[in-house]
Amino acid sequence: MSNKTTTSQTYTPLHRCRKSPAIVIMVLSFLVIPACAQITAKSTLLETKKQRDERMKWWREARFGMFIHWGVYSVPAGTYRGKRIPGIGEWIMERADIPAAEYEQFAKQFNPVKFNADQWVQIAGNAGMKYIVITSKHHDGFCLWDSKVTNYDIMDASPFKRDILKELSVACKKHGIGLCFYHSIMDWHHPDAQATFYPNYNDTDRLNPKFPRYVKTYMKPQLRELITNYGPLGVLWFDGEWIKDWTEPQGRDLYNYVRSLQPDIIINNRIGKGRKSMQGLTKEGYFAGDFGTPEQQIPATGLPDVDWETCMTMNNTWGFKSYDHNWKSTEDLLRKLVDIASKGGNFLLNVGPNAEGLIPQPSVERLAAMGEWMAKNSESIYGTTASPFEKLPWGRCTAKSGKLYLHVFDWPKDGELKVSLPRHDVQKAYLLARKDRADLLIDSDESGNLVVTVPRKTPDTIDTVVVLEMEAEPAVTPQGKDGTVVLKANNAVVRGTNARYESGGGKDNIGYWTNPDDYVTWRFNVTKAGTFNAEVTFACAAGMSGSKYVLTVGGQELAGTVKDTGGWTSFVTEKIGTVKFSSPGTYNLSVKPKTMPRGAVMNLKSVTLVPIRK
Ligand code: FHN
Repeated sequence: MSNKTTTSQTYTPLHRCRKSPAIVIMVLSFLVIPACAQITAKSTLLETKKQRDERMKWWREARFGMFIHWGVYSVPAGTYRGKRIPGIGEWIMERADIPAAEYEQFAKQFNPVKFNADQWVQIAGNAGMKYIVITSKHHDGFCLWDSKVTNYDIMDASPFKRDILKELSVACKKHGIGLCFYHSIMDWHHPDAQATFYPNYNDTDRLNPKFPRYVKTYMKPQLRELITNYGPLGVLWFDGEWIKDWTEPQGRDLYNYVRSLQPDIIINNRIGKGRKSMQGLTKEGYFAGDFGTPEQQIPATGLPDVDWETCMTMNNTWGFKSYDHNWKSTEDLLRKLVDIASKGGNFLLNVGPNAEGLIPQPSVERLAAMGEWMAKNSESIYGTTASPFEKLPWGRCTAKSGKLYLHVFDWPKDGELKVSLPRHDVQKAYLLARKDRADLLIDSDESGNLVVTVPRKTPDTIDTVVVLEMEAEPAVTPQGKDGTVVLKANNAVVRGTNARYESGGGKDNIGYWTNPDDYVTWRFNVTKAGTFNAEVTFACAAGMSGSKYVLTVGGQELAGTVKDTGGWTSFVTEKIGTVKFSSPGTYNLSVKPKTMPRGAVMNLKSVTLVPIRK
């Protein structure tokens, strides 16, 4: 089979994690890129954090996608010359040392007449999946689209002669599912790539001096076809980057090339050399790619501000193997989806269709069952962020502004669900799957933790979602130009029953503080780390003083005692101590009474953090 030739040239921005100041990186990359490149690069490189957040938004909110490993390897389906070949099915050419010319015979048998793109897309959509990543070309080099760059594709090398990616792009558009392509950098069929490494196609110590030609005249032109003839695409999902011929600078160059063709495309971290093996997250430093790709595993903890996506098989193989029936249960798969979402990641769950073009029935059944759960509970997955809790004994938690979704795997037999949250923070609790969203009783136990009274019978043994509607979060107060943070009463959020903001008649404070369980919270931003004096402005009428309170911020506690100021509007400012912020960020500050010897705590006007100048 021959490979036809074309040419193109561009460059690559660097990327680390969401917080990193993009502009700086761009300047760096400019330094290393020849003059002519800058013009082209400029259009793609200059991306502010806001622009990046906009580009990543749909993907971050989607949380759940379908991976499709399909190709010629579904013909042997794990067996070669009557022998079962161990390992993942899509590697049979390498595992069984099959010469390329012989492997091409499988392409001649690849005729999936039962392939129905609409059906596949609906199976994904009904499962609650928002995007599909299909193998446009896997390591064996066979192309599932009508490529003008090679004859080793579905149109010229197989009797099927239908453009599979075209039919999928039409179906995805029709059903509103994001179409994404997997593309292998390693190629066991191309003579300028790893074909010449036969029988050890995956020889990671070997180089092919012609590889740069493969990149320039084959891989890039094919990527241009995929991006321009089937797009817009959601994600380009590269793989096979571990070969010795591939380098980080090439990854950066390809990143820019792809984004110059479709600027808002998202690209995984396997375009460069940043991936930390199967753990999949990106190494320290700057590497090309927009998100980490853990494979067959889930990070142990949440990874704030890191974009990542776990890809996983439903049995033990990505590509179809006729005798691999080791299917994960629906419960296992759903709880994995929830576990991943609770850690701020996406779940890319794989199917390996057979050579007829059918997704294996066990996969179809499990996806349909996941869809039933998602039909009632997807609000607790889509658009959520990572759990605010380190660990939960009974399950997981996902979050949205003003809501927490408690995913209960182990239902409390005593009908009491305990959450280490102050009762005051919660407005309302209900079962997500119950249409009427009837209120659940919420109270607090002796240690002030929230207790939600739930039905004794487990509504959903796989995962019952209890929604907590939280009291409103305080707005974030910005740090002043002079570094001072002024937390005013009208910006505070009061948790409790009696205390509330009052204004007029000399009042502009939290007043009516007659319940010592009530407390006040603020949120604020610190852009410059440092040490601050904490000053409290309050008033207290004679004979009402003496209450002790605690100011808590950034894990630090300062104690204060309310003295008599001569009246409820005679405000005084008192420094009660200093607090240190070692890094910029958003902080919560609360003022909680410890004692209230008389009828009220104080009238609290403000808390001011004044930077101590060195
Ligand atoms: O070698 C491939 C494998 O066949 C499969 O495509 C997985 C999916 O992420 N990736 C590689 C192994 O890391």
